[in-house]
Amino acid sequence: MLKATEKIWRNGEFIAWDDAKIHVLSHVVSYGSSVFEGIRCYETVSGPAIFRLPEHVRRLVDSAKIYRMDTFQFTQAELETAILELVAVNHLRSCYIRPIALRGYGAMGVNGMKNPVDVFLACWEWGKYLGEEAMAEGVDVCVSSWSRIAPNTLPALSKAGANYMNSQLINMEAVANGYAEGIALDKSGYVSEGAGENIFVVRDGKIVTPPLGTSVLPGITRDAVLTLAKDLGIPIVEQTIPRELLYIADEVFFSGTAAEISPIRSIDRITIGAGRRGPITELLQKEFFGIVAGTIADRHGWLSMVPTK
Ligand code: PPE
Repeated sequence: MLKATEKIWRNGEFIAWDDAKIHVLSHVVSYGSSVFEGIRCYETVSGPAIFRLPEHVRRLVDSAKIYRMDTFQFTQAELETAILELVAVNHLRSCYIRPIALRGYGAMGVNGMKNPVDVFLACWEWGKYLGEEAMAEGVDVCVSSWSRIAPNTLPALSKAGANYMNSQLINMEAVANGYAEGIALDKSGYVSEGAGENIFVVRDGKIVTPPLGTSVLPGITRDAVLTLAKDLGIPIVEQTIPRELLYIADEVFFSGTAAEISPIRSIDRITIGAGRRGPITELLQKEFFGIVAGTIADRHGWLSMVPTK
């Protein structure tokens, strides 16, 4: 269960965790009108540091813009500062941070343009998303019977709360059938992404990941994997992936803020490669976890240090 911290930030001020409430008739409750982020703060050798903070805040602002949330009243810089303070005031060394912008209480009806946009920032301690063991062993997943949101229905480049109704269908079905996670295909039947993760396929030493046009979230960890693979001299491309390429891959792995870099060992009960974490996945994990631990140089400037007393 969620372990409460002291403070949550609401529209510019810190309030007690228990006071961060909204009215049941807030626009978001009926109509799903929220955009949000998921960010990790890591305990590095030189103190807590937030991974790719500007990129996450930028995506939040983008997500809001797509939904005409132009009453969004905080600047990128204000939000970055507030997020750093949030971690500091809650005295956390490592945590998961959840910024949320939502259409609040006021008018009723589908069009929420007259409702206020309320912004909340919360954080809590969150361990491994798909389990501790999964990081080395890999997880068993399936291809979902649900398709990913189609491009002209819900825009995938916006990390909107409503997108996660689709993710819930994908994940609940997978878990009900004994899998750790589900992979969704896009509306054309090509591989899109997991319910809460981007996906990568390795074959013959080359990495492929679905392009942004296949209803994927523009993952910030996905971008980190693209960058790290290039650094390590591993060929990597964004290309449409037919479902069956998953089955004949040497390695498949997920990326995400919560999932970090998680290997997949089987899909639809078909063993992937050797049935455990592959060497390229391991290499990328080592690089990623080294950077966020501060033991490998932060050569891309991905860490924002949390001011601690
Ligand atoms: N696709 C989806 C659908 C997704 O939800 C995430 C993050 C990603 C890809 C990876 O994006 P990024 O975190 O920027 O690398 N999912 C978040 C929500 C997890 C949750 O259960 O809540 C996350 O990982 O924080």
